[in-house]
Amino acid sequence: MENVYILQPVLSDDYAVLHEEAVALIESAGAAYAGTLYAKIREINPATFIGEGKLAELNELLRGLDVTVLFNGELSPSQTVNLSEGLEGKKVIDRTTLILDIFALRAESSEGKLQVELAQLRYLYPRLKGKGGALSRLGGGIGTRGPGETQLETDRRHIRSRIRALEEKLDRTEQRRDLLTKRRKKDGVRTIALVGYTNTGKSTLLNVLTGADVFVKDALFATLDPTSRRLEIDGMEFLLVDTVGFLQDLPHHLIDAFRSTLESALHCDLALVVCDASGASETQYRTTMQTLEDLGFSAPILLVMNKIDKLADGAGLPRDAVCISAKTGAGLDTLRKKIFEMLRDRFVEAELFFPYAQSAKYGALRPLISERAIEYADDGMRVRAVIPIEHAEKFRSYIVR
Ligand SMILES: Nc1nc2c(ncn2[C@@H]2O[C@H](COP(=O)(O)OP(=O)(O)OP(=O)(O)O)[C@@H](O)[C@H]2O)c(=O)[nH]1
Ligand SMILES: [Mg+2]
Repeated sequence: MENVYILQPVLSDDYAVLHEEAVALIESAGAAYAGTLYAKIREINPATFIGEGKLAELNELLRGLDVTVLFNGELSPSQTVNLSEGLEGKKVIDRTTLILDIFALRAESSEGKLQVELAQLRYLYPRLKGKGGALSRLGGGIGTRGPGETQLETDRRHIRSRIRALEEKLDRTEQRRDLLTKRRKKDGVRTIALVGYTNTGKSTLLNVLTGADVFVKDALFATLDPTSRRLEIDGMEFLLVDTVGFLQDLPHHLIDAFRSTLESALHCDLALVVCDASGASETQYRTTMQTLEDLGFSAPILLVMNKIDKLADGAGLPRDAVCISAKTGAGLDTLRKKIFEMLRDRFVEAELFFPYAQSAKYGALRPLISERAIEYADDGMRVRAVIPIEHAEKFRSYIVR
């Protein structure tokens, strides 16, 4: 297992949270945390980010050790190379590279893999300029994941054309998905998206609500590919969509790479913003809302505070939130009720009557509604159903009540 030593710049008050996350990121990447050196930054050294004295101190500390150095921030290409040179050639990676590594590890769908590769190449591309021998040190993050080194040694033109090919391929996938989203809209299925900070329990919640078996792990970015499952509440059918988790300082081009997959989830009728009530839920909430805003999101949201089983009491939790434990099941009934209430004004409940002569007509309209009860009378079918508001017009002549 690879050992990773953290070089933590101290620039603002939130460095402790960022540091804690870096340790979790290292473990999520399957590597081992080997220690930390904090570097107070008064002025950023353009060549190496940290000061010369700090770099010398770090070099002394790590002399003879087989470690990779994680700079817990973003480095320019030349800073990466200069730091590596100041550390006797040790591999130096930054936070983005590490996150991309985890993404590469987790991507399962072919689209997810294409998106990760695209993000990796886009990150590397400007970093390859005229770097010659230093190039291999920039390539890849932990282990040999990511675009392999041989691939990186091919020239920039090759990478440029690979980027273009990936973009085109993803465009095509996106068009196909748009079509699916449209069809779903037409079918009147309401979509509910699970969004929020990584590791807050979104996938666990999807599993308990729908009986699915989605991968859950105490790790950052356990989910990469959006997964959707049927969710039934009170006879009404919804589609519940799980999404990639967010993280503060998640680099923008990373979000860009996942924009298309996220967008399909964000075209939802309701978003459940899941926070970990036992963690830094304010940061989680702020980051999530900021990211959603960046993505141009506008659907209604419902705040869900998860993991309340880890709290002694509910003091201090936001009053407008639904408090639950996906683990013990506490609060799930309230959550279902609340979801239903928020989406209810988008439906009408009605009693319909279709004479038997019109049963073919009913057969055609039936997929648009949620049937509650059906009764076969002498003269025709009496149906009690919930109809999405946008389809109500089509049923007008059949509505009895
Ligand atoms: N104690 C407790 N643990 C929970 C609860 N819900 C989820 N967990 C744990 O939290 C960890 C993360 O859960 P996931 O469901 O993978 O979280 P996620 O939000 O999907 O995470 P990403 O996919 O990484 O964004 C797992 O170890 C879960 O078992 C809960 O209500 N209580
Ligand atoms: Mg997940």
